[in-house]
Amino acid sequence: MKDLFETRRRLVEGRYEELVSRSNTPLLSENGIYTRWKNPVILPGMIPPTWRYDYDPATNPYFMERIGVNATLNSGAIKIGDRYVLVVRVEGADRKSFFAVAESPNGVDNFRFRERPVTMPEDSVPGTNIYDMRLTRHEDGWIYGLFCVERHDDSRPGDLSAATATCGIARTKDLDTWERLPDLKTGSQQRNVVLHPEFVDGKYALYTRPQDGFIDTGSGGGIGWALVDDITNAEVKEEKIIDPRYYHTIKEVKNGEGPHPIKTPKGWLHLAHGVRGCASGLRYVLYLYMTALDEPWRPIANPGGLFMAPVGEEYMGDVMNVLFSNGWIADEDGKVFIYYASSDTRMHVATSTVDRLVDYCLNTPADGLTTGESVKTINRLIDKNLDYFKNNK
Ligand code: M1P
Repeated sequence: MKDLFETRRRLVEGRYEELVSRSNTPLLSENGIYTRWKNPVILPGMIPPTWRYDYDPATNPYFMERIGVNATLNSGAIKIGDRYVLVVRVEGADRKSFFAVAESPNGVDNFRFRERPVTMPEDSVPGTNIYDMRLTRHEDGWIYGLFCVERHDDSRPGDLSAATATCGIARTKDLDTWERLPDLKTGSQQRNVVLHPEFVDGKYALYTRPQDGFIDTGSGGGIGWALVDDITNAEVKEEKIIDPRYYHTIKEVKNGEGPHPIKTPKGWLHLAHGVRGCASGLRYVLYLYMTALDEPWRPIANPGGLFMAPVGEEYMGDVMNVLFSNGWIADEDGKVFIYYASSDTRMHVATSTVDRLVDYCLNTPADGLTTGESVKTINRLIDKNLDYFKNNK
């Protein structure tokens, strides 16, 4: 029995070490806008074995897994010193999500989790499930984590699937110890709420996503904007939609802000997800947009269509046909690390630069909203190219 225990222990630890220490390689970028990297950066197998296995041969003679991990997905991202840090949503086999911090020296591989997952203090009304943290290093000196808190909807006692989504707020200096602030007060349910990194008119500014129900956004028209006087007792009194949903677009059913926008000389650069329905269910893709530097709520660029959609193995997983991002890091030299989850199962990275992403936003034609307009847009490009060829023989 001791032999079996040792053999399995070595096997499990060997596989874990292989995953956390393998190097990653960039793939060919056909569109020139961003580069995908070959290996996922976080997988369930990278959760430390001490979180999953009982190491005592007396109580676990077969060295079997005691606590399973189902998925490692939607991660917040931040640079701390020279470390690329993700606050990963880890979903256990029991369907409960929690946060865990993983760090890499280069942003593309060798991510290792800290010794323990995050113990997040509860709000006055405890949540059932928490997930999808957006990290913001705010100019007030704190690092904030805003995340979704799910609770059973007790106004529908007979319905076991009835739930509510609320924005949880916590702050930290080190990602280990968190101060929980009261949940955001709003007139509707909320998911995908993101804190803007700067004060606006002396107030905290939020990107919101009002929704009628836990899944359906209903009358919630898209990504909203709201100012909040006091983050320690945050309440949305007024909210306006700055990036609306639209019929027959990639964001027909719903959309949501990704991580907080990156400040660039030409405006705030935003990453978001858009959702549409199709025969195989909901399809989640990523898109970009920009807002004005002095008025972060005012759109200045809306490149049409999707920026990234699932490819290859990204299509498959717990919830198929989903790309979701709530974390990116812009280095001082302009390099951007886009961390995205595929099909609610694993984390990947794609790299680009601020210049390329801004160029993409400012020069990709907007969605004309009809087939006729799309064809006109293509013809305008063909005309431009033919003129160019004629004048540059
Ligand atoms: O399953 C896809 C995603 O569904 C939800 O996204 P949204 O808030 O836009 O409805 C979230 O539950 C998200 O975590 C999940 O990845």
